[in-house]
Amino acid sequence: MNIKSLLATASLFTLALVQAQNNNDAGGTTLDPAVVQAGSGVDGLNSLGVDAGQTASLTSNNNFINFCKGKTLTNGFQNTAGSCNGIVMGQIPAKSNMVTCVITNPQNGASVESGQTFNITVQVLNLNPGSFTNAAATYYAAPQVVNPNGNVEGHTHVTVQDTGSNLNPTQPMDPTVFAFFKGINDKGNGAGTLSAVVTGGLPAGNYRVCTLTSASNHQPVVMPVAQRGAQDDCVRFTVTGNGKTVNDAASDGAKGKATAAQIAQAITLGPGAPNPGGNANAGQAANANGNANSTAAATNGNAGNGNGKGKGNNGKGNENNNGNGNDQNGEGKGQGKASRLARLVRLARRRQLVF
Ligand SMILES: [Cu+2]
Repeated sequence: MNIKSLLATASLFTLALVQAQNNNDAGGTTLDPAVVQAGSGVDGLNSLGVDAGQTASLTSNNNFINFCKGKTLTNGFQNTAGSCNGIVMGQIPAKSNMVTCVITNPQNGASVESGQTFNITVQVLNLNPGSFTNAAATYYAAPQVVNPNGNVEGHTHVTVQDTGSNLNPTQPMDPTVFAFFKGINDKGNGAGTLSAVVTGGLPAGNYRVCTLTSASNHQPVVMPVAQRGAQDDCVRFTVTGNGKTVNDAASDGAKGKATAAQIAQAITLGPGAPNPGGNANAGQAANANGNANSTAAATNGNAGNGNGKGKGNNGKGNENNNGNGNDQNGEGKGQGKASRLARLVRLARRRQLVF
């Protein structure tokens, strides 16, 4: 074997190793008997804790691996018509590491001037923020993961809704309608303080702002025990003045609509489709060293569709920084363990480009 073929073999071997690490699906398409959860084989009606009127649990002897057969698979998409997701829930933190958060701005009952930019600020505990996968292509597509410190890897979102004529509506608000929404994809100040800038503010009115704390793939965080404090917070506040301008990141704002269109386009393209829009990562797909393409990306005036998921990236942070108009939910920014440099660049960029 000459040097050339030796090198080729070695790189193939390395590739296989990297793929094995990334895929994390030992056992291929077969359920390993070692992971069968016998607890799913009982419906609970004869078990400790049974109560009158309880619902029988669905049961399975194979972890429901074929549960979604014949149904529309979620497949990483935000399917507006509903779907069935066959991905396991994943790692669940210890009781001592349960996620908790509080909104520190605006304060409950606060008054904010209409049309004025303000921050929504959240203090989180026991979440390792800054982990945010491509939400157009990998929504609910991978399990929740807990980091070496025992905290869920993920991010949060903030969503603002109009409560109507006062702060205490008696009918639930329409979840498809929001005055502002944003996925917060950065690490914040490194001490649990996360912020979203409401650029241009909100129209005058009464509002509720809530967090939606999530694992990396946007699924609500899953906690180890039922009896606990909530992992999310909401406060209600008033926006005063005469401002009537709808925020860009509202469900009927420009970014809100663009994001919904992108989500639909991703479904049309199908699972595993590369980004058709072209982006900073497209020409550097085989990112071998984990150094993000942030520098190139920072100059990319992407029109809003690029999500830069480079193929062949080694899972160490093919940083996706297309400076696009997608900050409304931040979908598709910074996946995996981006390099420190990439994070700094991203932070710097966001300081300038936040809306
Ligand atoms: Cu998310």
